[in-house]
Amino acid sequence: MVALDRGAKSRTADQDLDELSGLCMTAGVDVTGRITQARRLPDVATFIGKGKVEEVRLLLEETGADVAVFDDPLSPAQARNLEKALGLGPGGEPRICVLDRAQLILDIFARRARSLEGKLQVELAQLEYLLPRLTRHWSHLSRQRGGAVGTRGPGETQLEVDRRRVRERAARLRTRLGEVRRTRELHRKDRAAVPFPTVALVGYTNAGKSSLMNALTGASVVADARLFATLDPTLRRLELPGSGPILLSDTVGFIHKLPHALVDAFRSTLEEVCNADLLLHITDAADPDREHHRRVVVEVLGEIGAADRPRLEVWNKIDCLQGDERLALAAVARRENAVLVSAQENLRLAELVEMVATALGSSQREERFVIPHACSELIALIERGGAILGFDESPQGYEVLARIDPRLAGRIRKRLAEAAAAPGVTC
Ligand SMILES: Nc1nc2c(ncn2[C@@H]2O[C@H](COP(=O)(O)OP(=O)(O)OP(=O)(O)O)[C@@H](O)[C@H]2O)c(=O)[nH]1
Ligand SMILES: [Mg+2]
Repeated sequence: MVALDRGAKSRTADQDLDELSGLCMTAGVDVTGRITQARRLPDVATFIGKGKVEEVRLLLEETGADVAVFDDPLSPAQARNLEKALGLGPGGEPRICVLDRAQLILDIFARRARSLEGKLQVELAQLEYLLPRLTRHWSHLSRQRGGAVGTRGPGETQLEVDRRRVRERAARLRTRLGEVRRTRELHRKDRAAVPFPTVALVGYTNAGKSSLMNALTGASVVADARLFATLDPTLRRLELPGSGPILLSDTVGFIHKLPHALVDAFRSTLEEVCNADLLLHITDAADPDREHHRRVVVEVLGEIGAADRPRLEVWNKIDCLQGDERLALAAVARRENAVLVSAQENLRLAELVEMVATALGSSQREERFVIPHACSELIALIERGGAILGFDESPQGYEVLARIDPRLAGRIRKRLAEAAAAPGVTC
């Protein structure tokens, strides 16, 4: 693993490499050594200086490693030059696989993707990342092609054929993704028809989002110490005492230097986040890098257009903190309006649920309805989407006082108006 030490006060190269090592582990790559170089800007040709390249080559030789992972994005030329400098085989093929952080993350995503949409998104992101990096040496494509004879267009070089194939595949993937997304959009509209408030869990990867989802709803989403355990969004219903049900959504975690191709690819999956009535920002309170992680999450939320969503700060894993640390953190949490919880030990989850109810409650309103007897099923709708505060019967029908979402109230009024305009028709 190789990283630059840019002399930043807020973050050291070692911290970057610790995280990169977690990514390597998740991707199934054993880490055999780390190298850092103190320089503010990367070398244009080889990212690190010539002497360092030699140091990397020797370390690879010494440890018998065959992969060199760089913590920053490498330009296609840098990757090529590095492969050349780190050693070519007898046929001129690179002996060392040179990867950057983005490729490693893409690889993890590719292995983790389960849903059709997730798989399509990741493959598209990989192709977009690959396109400018296609060179004559891109041998796995040639292998996949299974004999290139007859596949080349007039006057096209092999490289042009490869690029064309990648572009064609990317276009097919985009079409297919469009279809899958339209279906999901329909599901989302169905859900919006019964407008329960939605609450989305967001946070750095490994902060404990899925664990919290499981603890709150009894769901069985995979929670794992490996990074990016969750890729596909999951929705679960959660009953908030006194204010009705909500939909809780869990989705992909964020990370420092998340590849742009992936942010774009996951933008539509992250719609749950952009449309949520409330975001629960989960942070691992016991992580020494906590503040940096929080900043990264806020940045990514800005990139996907969710910066304006109301947010509740939730600091998880307080079971990992000693008495004094916990007290000190509690003081900071009070100042920042954060709630301290432990998903694993079920600590202070009731308080969290109460805070969610209060935060959402500010968007709910008390509404009074007179519901004709013929429309009594609307009462069940009110009950499902909110809390009934008062109930009475009069000759006009049922008189209901409820605390509900204004969107649901609007929908019920519309149904009542339709019924009044067409007597005899039930709601
Ligand atoms: N000690 C402790 N560990 C926790 C707690 N919550 C989660 N964990 C552990 O933290 C690791 C990550 O948990 P997940 O719930 O998978 O985290 P996530 O945020 O969903 O992660 P990604 O899906 O990878 O983004 C797992 O090993 C959990 O067992 C907690 O309150 N205390
Ligand atoms: Mg998860």
